[in-house]
Amino acid sequence: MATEEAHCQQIWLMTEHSFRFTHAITRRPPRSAVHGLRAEDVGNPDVNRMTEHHDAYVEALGHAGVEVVVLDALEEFPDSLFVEDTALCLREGAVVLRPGAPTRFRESLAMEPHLRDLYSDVRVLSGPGFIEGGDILTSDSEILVGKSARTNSEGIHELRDAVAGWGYALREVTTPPGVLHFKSDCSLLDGTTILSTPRLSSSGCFEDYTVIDVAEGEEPAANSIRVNDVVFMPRGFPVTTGRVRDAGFDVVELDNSECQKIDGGLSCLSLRFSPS
Ligand code: CIR
Repeated sequence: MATEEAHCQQIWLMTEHSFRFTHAITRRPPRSAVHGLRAEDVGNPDVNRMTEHHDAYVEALGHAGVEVVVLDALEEFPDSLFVEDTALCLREGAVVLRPGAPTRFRESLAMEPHLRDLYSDVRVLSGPGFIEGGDILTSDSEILVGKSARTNSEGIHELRDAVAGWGYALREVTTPPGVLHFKSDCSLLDGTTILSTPRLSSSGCFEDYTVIDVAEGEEPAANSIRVNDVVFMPRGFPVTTGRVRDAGFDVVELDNSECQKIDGGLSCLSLRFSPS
């Protein structure tokens, strides 16, 4: 890499580390995804369509400049395509989490060796708390963790201990009642801008950020992801997509209808990171 290019990459890794990524890990959807956990039954996902959407997602990550590891499907774990819940990946190292859903607990153990391939420092939470990656939002200045039905105070405390020494402030916040994960309702658009549902932003947890609210009736659009220069948003939420574009972001819309049937958003489908 040319010296100047390397220098620029170094600078953005230092200042925009919450949305500048060199690597991602994804896992292919299993046929068993029809048994995926869900709060409300709106019909089973079509796994063939889900796989097509997943292929497009991986391709979009590649176009955004990310090197993508695509892991084989794990049939014994219907929700294992939602790799985000298994780990927290920071520049300094990765933390293997403890999913609060009993059927998902062992997914994080299956992720551990793949993290060790890419990181020299991998820390494994030993419990007894629970914490899922969908409840963790990392900005340039802090790690926010939403307490939820899947993430408890003990889990948050254990994560705080695990990342102590890496220089992050960690703040415990609350996921709205009835919402699966904190990030079901919000996403980071840049180091200081958050896309959020009004029910979450009205709690005041983003008072140090610029907030763009999702439109009423378009709540699933809150789970979007900033990847390098673009924002991936789920297709079908035109008012919110328009708001994000009007704010100056370059939006890539992706189909996510099948994952949505089992409460999965775009963020859940990858671990994104730049190991230092
Ligand atoms: C679950 O209930 O665990 C899955 N069906 C959906 C997980 C979505 N993950 C995420 O929001 N990070």
